[in-house]
Amino acid sequence: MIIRRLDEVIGTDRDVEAENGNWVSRRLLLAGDGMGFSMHDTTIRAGTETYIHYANHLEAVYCVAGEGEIEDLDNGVTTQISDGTLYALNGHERHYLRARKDMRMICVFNPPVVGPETHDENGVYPLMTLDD
Ligand code: 9YT
Repeated sequence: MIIRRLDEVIGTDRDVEAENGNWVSRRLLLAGDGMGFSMHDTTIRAGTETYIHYANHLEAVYCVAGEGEIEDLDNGVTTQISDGTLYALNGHERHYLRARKDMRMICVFNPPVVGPETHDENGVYPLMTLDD
């Protein structure tokens, strides 16, 4: 069994910040943990807008605090997000994520994130394996 606490992750290489400072992602479970998915405790900072396209991953996101919205660019739908909202990108949808207040999100990725991934210029996480 794996037991891990957020305060053990903060300040380590599992604590990853976007280059533009829009979000910080604490990676509680990674590919190397062998679960088949990764799980992150992510804060999207208030006042930010981030373009994202998880071309190589499926992601489910459960908001547990804060307020904002997701604009699904593939389907032309904008959805408000607050504590208790889940969205699951089961179609690799291109989207904008906007936070009005700091949004705390529990994010699950399949395939699992390996560790250092951040968005490239197209909003994509590269597909990495443990051998990379
Ligand atoms: C919700 C979202 O996609 N935020 C960007 C960061 C990412 N989820 C991560 O790596 O935790």
